Amino acid sequence: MKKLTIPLTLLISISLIGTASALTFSNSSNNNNSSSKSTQSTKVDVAVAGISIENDPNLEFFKPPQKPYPTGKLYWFGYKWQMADFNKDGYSDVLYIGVMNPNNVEWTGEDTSGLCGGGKCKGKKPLPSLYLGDANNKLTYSPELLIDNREDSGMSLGYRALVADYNKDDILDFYIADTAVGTHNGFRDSYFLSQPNGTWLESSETHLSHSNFEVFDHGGATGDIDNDGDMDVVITELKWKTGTALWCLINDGTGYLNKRKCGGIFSFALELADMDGDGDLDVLLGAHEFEKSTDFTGIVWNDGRGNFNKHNKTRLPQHKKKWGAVPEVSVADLDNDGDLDIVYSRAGKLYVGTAIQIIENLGKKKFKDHGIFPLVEAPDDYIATHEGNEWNDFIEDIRFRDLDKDGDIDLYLSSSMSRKTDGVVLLNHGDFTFEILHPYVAKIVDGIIVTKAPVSEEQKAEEQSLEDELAALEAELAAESGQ
Ligand SMILES: [Ca+2]
Ligand SMILES: [Ca+2]
Ligand SMILES: [Ca+2]
Ligand SMILES: [Ca+2]
Repeated sequence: MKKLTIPLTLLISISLIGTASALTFSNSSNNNNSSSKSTQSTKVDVAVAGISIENDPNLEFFKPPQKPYPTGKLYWFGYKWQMADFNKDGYSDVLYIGVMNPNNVEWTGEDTSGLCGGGKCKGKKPLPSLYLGDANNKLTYSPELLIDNREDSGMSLGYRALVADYNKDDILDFYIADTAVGTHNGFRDSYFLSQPNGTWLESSETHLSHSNFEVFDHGGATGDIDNDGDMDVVITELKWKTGTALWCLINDGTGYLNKRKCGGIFSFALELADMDGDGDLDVLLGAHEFEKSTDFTGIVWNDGRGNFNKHNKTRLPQHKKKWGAVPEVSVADLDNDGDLDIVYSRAGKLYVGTAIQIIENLGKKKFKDHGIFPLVEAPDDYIATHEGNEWNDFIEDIRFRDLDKDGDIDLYLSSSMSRKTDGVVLLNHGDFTFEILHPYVAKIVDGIIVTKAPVSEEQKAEEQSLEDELAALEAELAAESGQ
């Protein structure tokens, strides 16, 4: 079988998927959003997915800083975040994950397995970083709240933070899918559960059936895949030998997760959503369409018990010629007809340029491709020779909010490594056409989009570096004053 090389960029990117942030709509915990004005009825017949937590309309949304102090020191790259009200004070908080800073970096090969000379990456592994928010969306670094007592604590390459209330105490917890640097054998994941004293304790040893299970997981998502009222975890497996493309970690109702094989098809991007409206969560997958052996983009249907038989699938339209890399996928009802439409993040060969693809759900397992919406495009005659090229870009996370308050859901895109695309907004016209607002003309104030006058490249750079300096200074001051 052909050896798969996993591009570094793809590794960094796929975190957008399994995301989740703040409020649970779960049957058991009802509405735990303290800032909410919501009395909307919760759907009890449909299983809860992580995307309804991360896209909770009642959670105040703003653009989180790209690299708040001290994440720039803690993490080498990959500053992915999840926004949620973790401490339930009514204000949005932000959790960052990232990649360890090895002390033996030596670039060999062509992907993240060779970043430490082909051997093990050494050095201190950082913990996730939780920032508590206040009424002004000011974020305070709160390392005292996260506790990891493992001998080899922290993350190697934290790729996905899957936020949900796993132990059902009405406080959100998080599972971190860890892809690992310096190896393609994966690394054990991390699992932080809320405690009665207000902290989150890394609980792999007590709450995972296989606490040191190493999986080369690239995608991950949370959702109640077996419809029993608790949140489960699904992660991708990129090694053929294990005999499964997906691992399911099934919650026993107390937050204890039992690992089992659950089918699926080889993939990088993964999301859970009920795509056929029958009440169970199906898996949306995106792979690497440039590679013939890994080119499934589409849906594998849930059998109702949390199994995803690879033969029970629906393929979705591909764009393998120019946009064949698929780092992320998510869904939302974009035309207000009651079913979920699909948004894929796409990138070119060697990550030259990035785009999104939007697919309409027509019902009855039929879908219509509304095509590619380019965000960053290289000139036609540009030929890249390496992933580290000047046009390298991709969207890592796709989030949904009604940002212009016109009654339909808009798209908020993020990219932890790119200033060109971090914070791109697509305003929905309701008919599958969109107005694309780039980060330097779009600003979110009190959850509402404000369009700024375009500025010159120089002004942009100046403004950004000033913002960065201020943020670093503030954080340093806060740290010194013992906050
Ligand atoms: Ca909070
Ligand atoms: Ca909890
Ligand atoms: Ca469950
Ligand atoms: Ca379904």
